[in-house]
Amino acid sequence: MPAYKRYTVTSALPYANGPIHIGHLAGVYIPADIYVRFLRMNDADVIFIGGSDEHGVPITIKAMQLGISPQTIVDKYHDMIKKSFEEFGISFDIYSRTSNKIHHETASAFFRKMYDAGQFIEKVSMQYYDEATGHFLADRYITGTCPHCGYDKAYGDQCEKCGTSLNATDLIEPKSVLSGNPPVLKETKHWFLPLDQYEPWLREWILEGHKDDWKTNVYGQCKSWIEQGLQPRAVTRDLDWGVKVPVEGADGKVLYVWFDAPIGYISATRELTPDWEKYWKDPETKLVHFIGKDNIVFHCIIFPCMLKAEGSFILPDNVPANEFMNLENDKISTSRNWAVWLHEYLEDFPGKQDVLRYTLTSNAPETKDNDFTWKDFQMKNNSELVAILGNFVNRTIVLTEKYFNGIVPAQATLTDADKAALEEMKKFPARIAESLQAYRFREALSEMMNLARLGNKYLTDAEPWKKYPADQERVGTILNVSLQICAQLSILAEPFLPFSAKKIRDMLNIPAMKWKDGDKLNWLESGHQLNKAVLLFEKIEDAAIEKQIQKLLDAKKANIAAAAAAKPVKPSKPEITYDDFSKMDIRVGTILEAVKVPKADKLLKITIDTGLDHRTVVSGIAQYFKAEEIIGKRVCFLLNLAPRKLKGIDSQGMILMAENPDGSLRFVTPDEGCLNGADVK
Ligand code: B3M
Ligand code: ZN
Repeated sequence: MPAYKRYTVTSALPYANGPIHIGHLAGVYIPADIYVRFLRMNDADVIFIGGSDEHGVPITIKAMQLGISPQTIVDKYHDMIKKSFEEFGISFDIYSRTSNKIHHETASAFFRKMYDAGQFIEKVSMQYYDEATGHFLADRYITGTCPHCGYDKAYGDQCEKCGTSLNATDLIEPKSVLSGNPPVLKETKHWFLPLDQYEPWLREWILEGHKDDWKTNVYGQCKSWIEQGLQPRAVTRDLDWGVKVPVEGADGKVLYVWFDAPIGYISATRELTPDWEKYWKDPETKLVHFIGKDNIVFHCIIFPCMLKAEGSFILPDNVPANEFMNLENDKISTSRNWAVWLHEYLEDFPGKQDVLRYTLTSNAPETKDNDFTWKDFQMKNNSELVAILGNFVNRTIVLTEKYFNGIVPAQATLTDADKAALEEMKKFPARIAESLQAYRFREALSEMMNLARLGNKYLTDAEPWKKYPADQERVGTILNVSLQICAQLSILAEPFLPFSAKKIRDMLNIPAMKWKDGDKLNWLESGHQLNKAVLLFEKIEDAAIEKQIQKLLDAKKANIAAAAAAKPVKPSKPEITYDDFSKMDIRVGTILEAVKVPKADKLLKITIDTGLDHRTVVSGIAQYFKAEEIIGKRVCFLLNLAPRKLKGIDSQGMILMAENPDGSLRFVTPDEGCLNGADVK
């Protein structure tokens, strides 16, 4: 380590049209930062590139919605995003932006070189056009149904549900985002990258060349795209926001955002150093792109084809894309405000960047989508960071303060337990390095915590507090060994928890160290003066977690209200008499059991404690609720509905549900004081 002469590590350039949230951190920026910090600790020549993606339709749409200029939008969010990254310790060497002059020049020259070499197909074709507003509709200006998965909110360039990359003309029932009207087709000239011509090369480079070293999710997506057959893809657009197409007769046209954005990595490197070429052109440089799964096709297929066509650049060695992080069982969504925004997190949990870094890494969506929940966040803080890592470091330093005035005591004769702890400790750097080099960050983090566990157990078993003051020499040895483990932790925690690693170093009064320093057994000489102990982590109380959960519930309510406002509430039914109503025997009950009815998508078989008996009801709510979620739920139900058979099961009664104007169903939950069998009237 390191086997390469140098490393160029990039992380996806977020669109500067909104703040960033935990999904961004978990999927892309934390793993990239861990990797880079690790490389730096190994004295690797590495640059870590980030920046804002400031072109493209997401920005112009937002600007249009707010009635301000795209530049105003990107200025605001670029600064905000950059600040969030700094606050969370994402240690970019440069955080640039694609509206910079150097980027326009770089992207323009890149296009021009390919154009001059005849690598584009110039084609006049029919594109969707909104007659009401006078715009060509590409990418996110147009939505419709995905021809692959049937999702009805697919964009003109990509379906976010199944991930397929689309052309606007593939959409079923397309609609203009600008006017809501169905678009018409109109002639326009564009330049296409003939991806189909690169297919044999892509097969060789990816399908054969990276079969074993690319992650299965990444390799699998590439394989399915290549096997579906690649089509020429337009790399220019009829828009006025972006990098102008540097060709005669291309007025009113800009480069497609996915053509210019990845070139942003190169522009940022040029901005960073005059010596930029070695990071992009020397085959001994390892290029790694950290991205989310929705960006795989662009980084594994389209950008590499561009790099290859241009001719002077290296190709990515790896693209360790992650899957998505969900939030409390629901997809993170900016438009629905279903997210934990980084700037808001820091307002509520000041100084707790590492707690979030820890939670997001230990639960990183490396092989499948994962879920962030506030309860899990609290548990990871209280039972892992506080109870294991914090507890061990704190006890060690406080005891050294108490018994030895904060001066590292000498190691006397080592017992077998001391030797075993030190020997075991020595194995961690190599073990963690192996995981990190294979992009297995969760595993690496859990190994780091295993060292803290080892220290904690060692100290607990050794019980120095029972030996003081009778056997000070032994107490000194135990604390010496524990302090060596603390020093090792300050090294190994640095990539994951940089703020806490620094706190440990400050307490130990030692400088930042290299990874290889972890091979030493005795870092701290006896007689070395420590600094005062500070708490590494503190307990997070229930109230703080409930506040966050409430925030999400409020967002959900606001969404329901917004959806309801968008859809009219149903008008009243015809009048009835009290006698009509009183025929219905509505009761309060509790769901005791619930299971899915086999071969029926919508049905759950539910057992209810009615206060009178336990009875079975078949309910058509399986699309809205999972069986296991509703067990224990209090409900209102119609007791005297004539029984009927559904899928061969006798259903005796009906659970009352409220249907929102948007069609979603919710339970009508009785007040806590209601007993089973209570009569609703
Ligand atoms: N801005 C998409 C995204 O934020 C895009 C990434 C560009 S990476 C060159 O998901
Ligand atoms: Zn789809």
